[in-house]
Amino acid sequence: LRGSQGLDSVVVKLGGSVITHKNVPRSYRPVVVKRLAGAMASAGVPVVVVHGGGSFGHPLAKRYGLSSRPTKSPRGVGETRNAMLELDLKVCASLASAGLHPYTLSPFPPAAGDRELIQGLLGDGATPVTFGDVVHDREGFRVLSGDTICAELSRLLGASRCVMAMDVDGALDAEGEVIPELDEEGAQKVRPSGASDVTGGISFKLKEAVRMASGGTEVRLVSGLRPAEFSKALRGLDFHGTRIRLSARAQRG
Ligand code: IP8
Repeated sequence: LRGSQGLDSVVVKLGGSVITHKNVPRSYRPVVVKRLAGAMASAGVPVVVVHGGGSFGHPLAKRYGLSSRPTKSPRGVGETRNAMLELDLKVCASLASAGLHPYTLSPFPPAAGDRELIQGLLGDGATPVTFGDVVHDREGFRVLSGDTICAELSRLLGASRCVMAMDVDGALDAEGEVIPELDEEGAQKVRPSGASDVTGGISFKLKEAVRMASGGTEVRLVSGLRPAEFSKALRGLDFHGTRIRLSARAQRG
């Protein structure tokens, strides 16, 4: 038990490349998500779910020039958000089919979430769900990545762990082998692989992971296509993947 509200929780990111086929527009992967939902339902820890955009959000964001850089034009914002809501309905259906009680919160306030609401939902047996979204502030519209939301939520809830499910086994070295553990220096050296999202791919994910680690949340990158490993990561057991931990020097600040 941690934090002022008492309840410890694990923040889970379901990456867009896990829950959809990245290269086929609007292709949801129900079997994959149901397996992960089953692991969450039986993990015995309260979970807050954040999902990415995959082939629902990203192609539209790209088409309309929406990114992490704000734009004053509202063109394509509604269409992109609708695609995200459509994906969210599917994710929630999969979570429910595994016995969870998903409760979607959108849009996520970028600066401060509502801790009491989230803790209250968890306390009453629901699974708060949110997702990478198009948000608006004085500077205009911008894409808020699910990875950033994970970092904000982890801080807000004082989460002990954040498990990020990806379509690869974790952070990979130049030979494509998984790197079991990374500190902040190592994280900076990981080279990007594959095509980047509008929100920045692995480099951006690692930046947010380091931010979480520096706030005391252990970050675990694991394959979402290996439910057994995902389950171990969730429960705090040894798993095949990457752990982000800060060096003692960085922890001392
Ligand atoms: O896939 C981006 O979320 P992410 C969401 O977590 C949109 O970076 C709207 C493209």
